[in-house]
Amino acid sequence: MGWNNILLEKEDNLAVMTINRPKVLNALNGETLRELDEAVEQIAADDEVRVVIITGAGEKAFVAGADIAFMQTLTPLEARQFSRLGQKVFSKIENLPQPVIAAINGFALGGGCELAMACDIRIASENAKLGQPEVNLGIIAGFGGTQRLPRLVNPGLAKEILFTADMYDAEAAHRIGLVNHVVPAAELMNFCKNMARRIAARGPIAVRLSKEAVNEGLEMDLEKAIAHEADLFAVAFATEDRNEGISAFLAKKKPEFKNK
Ligand code: DAK
Repeated sequence: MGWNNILLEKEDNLAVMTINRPKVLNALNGETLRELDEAVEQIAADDEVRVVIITGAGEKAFVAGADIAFMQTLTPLEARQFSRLGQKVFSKIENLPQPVIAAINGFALGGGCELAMACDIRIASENAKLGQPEVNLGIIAGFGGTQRLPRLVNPGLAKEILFTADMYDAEAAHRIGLVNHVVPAAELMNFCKNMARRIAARGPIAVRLSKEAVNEGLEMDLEKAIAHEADLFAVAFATEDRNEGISAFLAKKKPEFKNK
């Protein structure tokens, strides 16, 4: 694909998507969001892809936020368009059928932290720094940060992060549950690919259904969510992979899932 700001590489069943604007710490402008949208659509339609990793180019940043210089040029109408596009793309990432791992290789600030929070799993390198510095600019988080952050960490902490604009190093982010693991920078991609391969080796439909059960269940009350889980459990029972997985276990063999 002829994108200027996004690299998309496929490796077996993994897709690695890199935000590629290292000169501006991979800040998100309108073109990057449009390309991200196309890349996400492409992945959603690609049944070969079982797990996605999102990272930033260079050694310094995952994504340092929305592109501040770009935002400066926007009229109010364009700002609304930019905001809607960002929210749409981040929701698409959150709702991709495949699991998405954020490999946070440096600054994940503002829209960058929001991008990481739209992913299912966050792994940070030791040099990562996360935060929502929008109030420094007199604006608020606009790509879902005020909503996803209090769902990930406790609401009091989320408010502290949003009100103070403080940056959290990887260890602090780990302590509050904002990232799952912290690893040395040189090992970040290997760690993420390793986890991605373990996930890709599981029943792919079962993994997708698990994601759906968690995401949709979080929007429901517990009783409805549990009922929804039962429905998705039944869907898993309608798959060939369920036969394969259970038969392989009983025959003491490794399952060969067909994604069917
Ligand atoms: N946008 C544009 N350029 C950026 C950038 C950004 N977010 N972050 C860094 N850069 C550029 C710098 O301007 C610099 O460019 P040159 O001067 O070399 O041309 C280059 O990247 C390297 O950055 P530094 O020289 O500043 O590097 P340092 O190591 O000294 O500092 C830093 C790194 C990450 C601490 C610093 O660059 C920084 O504070 N960056 C800004 C971080 C930030 O404030 N991010 C939040 C952006 S606001 C909304 C939707 C979305 C949003 C809001 C509303 N609606 C729908 C309403 C989202 C808002 C944001 O994300």
